[in-house]
Amino acid sequence: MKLYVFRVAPNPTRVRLCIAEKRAAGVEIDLPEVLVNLAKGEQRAPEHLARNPLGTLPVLELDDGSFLSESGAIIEYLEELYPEPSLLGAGPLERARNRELERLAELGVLGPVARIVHATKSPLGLPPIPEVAAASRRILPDVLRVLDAGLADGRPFFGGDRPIVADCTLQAALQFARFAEIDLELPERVARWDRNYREREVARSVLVV
Ligand SMILES: N[C@@H](CCC(=O)N[C@@H](CS)C(=O)NCC(=O)O)C(=O)O
Repeated sequence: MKLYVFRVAPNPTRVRLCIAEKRAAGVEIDLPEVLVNLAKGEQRAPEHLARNPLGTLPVLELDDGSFLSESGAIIEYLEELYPEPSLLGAGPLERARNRELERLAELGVLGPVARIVHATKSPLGLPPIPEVAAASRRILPDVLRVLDAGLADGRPFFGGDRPIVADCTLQAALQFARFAEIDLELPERVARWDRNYREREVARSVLVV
């Protein structure tokens, strides 16, 4: 297998953080990365469109030569290939709660952050759309408050003592905001989680900013 990525881009980054978390826990994952330079428009080259007609990253190339796109699908596939230690937790309810957090982090933070960045100072050169940025900004405070409440018992990660997919997704989103120098006004516990998460060697091995 091979993983097509671009550093800093949030969807590839959340997959890369999940893989790094597994590796840090001792799981051997043989998955070389191939860079597709989004800043140079390489995602629109015919060879990448053959991997993913939507021209986005990440893409996982399977050993039979077929391709899997969508970061969530790739994370779940790798989670099933390498189930231990789980990045979703144990038991139906814990896994459901952790998926709930992951969906909040993806749809409520990563999506809006990506839209704010691309609607204000797009690294892909997209035109500014102030109303899209403003609408996305309005979504963030409520979701961040809910995520902040999830850390109220002092747990170091959203799933408890170990990182889960939600940690990886949220950090990928926050990195993209840092990269674009967008202040998200993080609530206190999320801000502390952010600092602690980033200090870890495993995070430093993936994050650029
Ligand atoms: N829903 C997709 C979104 C993929 C996506 O939009 N990826 C961005 C990078 S974070 C991309 O490749 N953008 C390039 C472009 O739109 O030209 C996923 O979860 O993988």
